[in-house]
Amino acid sequence: MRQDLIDQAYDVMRHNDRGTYTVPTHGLYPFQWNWDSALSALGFAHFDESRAWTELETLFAHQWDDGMVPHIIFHKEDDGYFPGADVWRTGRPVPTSGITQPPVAGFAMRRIFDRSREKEAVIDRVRALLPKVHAWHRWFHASRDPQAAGLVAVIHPWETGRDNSVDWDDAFTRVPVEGVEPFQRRDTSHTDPAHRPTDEQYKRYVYLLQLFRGLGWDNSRLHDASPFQVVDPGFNAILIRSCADLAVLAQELGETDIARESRAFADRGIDAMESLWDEGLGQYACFDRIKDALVQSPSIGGLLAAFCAIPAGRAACIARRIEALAHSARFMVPSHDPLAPDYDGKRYWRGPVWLVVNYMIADGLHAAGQTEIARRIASDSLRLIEQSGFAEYYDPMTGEACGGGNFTWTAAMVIEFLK
Ligand code: 9YW
Repeated sequence: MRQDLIDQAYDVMRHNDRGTYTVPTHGLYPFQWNWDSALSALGFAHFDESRAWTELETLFAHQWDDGMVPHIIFHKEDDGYFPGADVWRTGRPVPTSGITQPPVAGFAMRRIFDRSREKEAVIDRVRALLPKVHAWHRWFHASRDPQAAGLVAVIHPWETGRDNSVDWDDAFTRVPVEGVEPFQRRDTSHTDPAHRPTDEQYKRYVYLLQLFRGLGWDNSRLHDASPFQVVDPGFNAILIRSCADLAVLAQELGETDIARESRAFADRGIDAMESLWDEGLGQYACFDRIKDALVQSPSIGGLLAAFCAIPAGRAACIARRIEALAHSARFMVPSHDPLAPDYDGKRYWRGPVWLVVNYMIADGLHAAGQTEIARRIASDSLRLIEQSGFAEYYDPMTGEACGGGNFTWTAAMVIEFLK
């Protein structure tokens, strides 16, 4: 065990701890982000389990009445981030954004509870969280899968957590920029603009936000109204995994109705994932609902599919894809194939390596028996930390730190990889 790295990781997490929630990093992201919190809770659980549950409780305290859990909670005013609460205008008592993020909380809950050394002390807290997480999963199926296909769509790239992935480029051509109110970005004053999305992409992000705001954030209307409806295999794998894990946890706690429904969501999702398999790419791909076609984009979204229980043959194909990627990059796993034309090794989700995604892919491949490649992903992740510290993301060729520094979820993943 590398105690020095674990100690540094704890320091990063403590530094970003705001008592009942953590910020992803000081300055660039001064609020609570949804999937950051759930993944960071895994890190907290290693040194303060109660604090881990608090992180999840705070997140779910801001769940909407319809079940959605927002992607940002603006606990305190801070004009260092755009778009802030004044742009979202969701009308919540504590302001939140109006879209969601990858639902990884169900997975985190089960993992933390499985490892708990104080189950009796936390069981009431777990019991209270369980129906809330389940309500969020139900909300996804009701609001984002109107045709009951078994998979859910995202209606904004920010929902996927992979904001400027090449996966969205084609669908984004159908998102107009006319009528976008003037705005000033803040991200580029905290970090290198060459590592961030472009101004053109920001206009389209804001267009979608304005469209949804104009519909009163009414989730019964947003999916069909959005010119951007994409089924992301990585996002769905996270939802499926969380449903499957919630089913196990609910069963253990005697909540059989939640267990049954969660298991059914997961089973249906696994079956439907097969529709996203792209034989040409040798991996899963996004599906564009408006265009009614798979998106030909070899991104990490299709590899993250391994986080849920896909068939063993598919997991083996993903392992082979990553082995092939290792011929063109030094550090696994690049967020976009370095041999593809739109790869950009420093620009956010268009090439860089992200430890959170590495963690989830490695976890899924390990469970599928692909242990060698899972180990390679874990060791590459730690090499990046040793070389470049706890960054937001890394150039897969040079290992250079990109984006923000002292990153909470990066630190949490280091603790997970090492413990
Ligand atoms: C933004 C906080 C978030 C992550 C996302 C990542 C980035 C925020 O940072 O989005 O304004 O661009 O893309 O996945 O949750 O770490």
